Amino acid sequence: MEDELQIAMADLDEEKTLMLVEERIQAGYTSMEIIESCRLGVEIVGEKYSDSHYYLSDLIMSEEILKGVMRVLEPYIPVNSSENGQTIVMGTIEGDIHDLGKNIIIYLLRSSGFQVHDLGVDVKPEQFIQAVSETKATILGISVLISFCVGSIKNVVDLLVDAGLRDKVKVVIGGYPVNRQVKEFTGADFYANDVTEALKIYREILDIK
Ligand code: B12
Repeated sequence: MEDELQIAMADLDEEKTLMLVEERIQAGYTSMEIIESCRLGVEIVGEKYSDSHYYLSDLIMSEEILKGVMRVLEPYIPVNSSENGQTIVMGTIEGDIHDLGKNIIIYLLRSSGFQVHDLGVDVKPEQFIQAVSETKATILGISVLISFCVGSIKNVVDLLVDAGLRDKVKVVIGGYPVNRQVKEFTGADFYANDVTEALKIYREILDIK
């Protein structure tokens, strides 16, 4: 089925995208459903960039539109004010500066009562280890959008083993190039490519603990 919002996003039609987001909020769509349509739309932007139909300026435009969508959605995301006692360290891996997906996940996790330490982007493996050790986090979330940066996630997991922290923390990875093979290669525990899957994993980890 054609998704008008996904198409407006892929066409970089800011006005139409924001209008459709408003319409869907009024129609009772959840924030997660709206985010997912937009994410699929920017995936098409990425494909058009790969095919040289779009330029870097178009990637930047998709970033601007997505930020606008999040500004509209934020007031509608339910906030759970009670903390659930779980600390998460999150960051985008070394060499990669993409952070829109990470920031969305962090926003939703904070809204669900998790305490999140955001290390930002281009985070070195050693910084992840230091943060896990200092915060005593039970979950480590790593975002990756650039395929060749995947190897650094394996370095993080190896360093966790060396530091004696591997059995104290669940490693969750997410982002465009992530799949089962990447999870296995890096030694992570879970992976997610969209917001619904990501939140399902975090709740599953909560139930295990
Ligand atoms: C917007 C964008 C940019 C923006 C980023 C803005 C920002 N602040 O993040 C800008 C313009 C800066 C940019 C720059 C570049 N980009 Co870019 N970019 C994109 C684009 C179009 C969308 C990414 C995005 O924001 N998606 C929307 C969010 C909501 O989705 P998401 O990130 O996937 O996150 C969701 C899930 O994956 C998951 N998730 C994400 N992280 C995590 C973490 C955890 C723990 C969990 C559980 C879940 C999770 O949940 C999120 C919510 O649903 C993608 C295309 C694509 N297919 O992804 C290319 C893309 C990622 N970029 C690409 C490239 C090549 C670049 C540049 C190298 C371009 C250049 N020549 O300079 C630079 C990168 C520089 C660097 N060193 O990092 C390529 C990467 C190719 C590859 N396979 O390696 C892509 C795939 C485009 C393409 N098809 O060629 N980019």
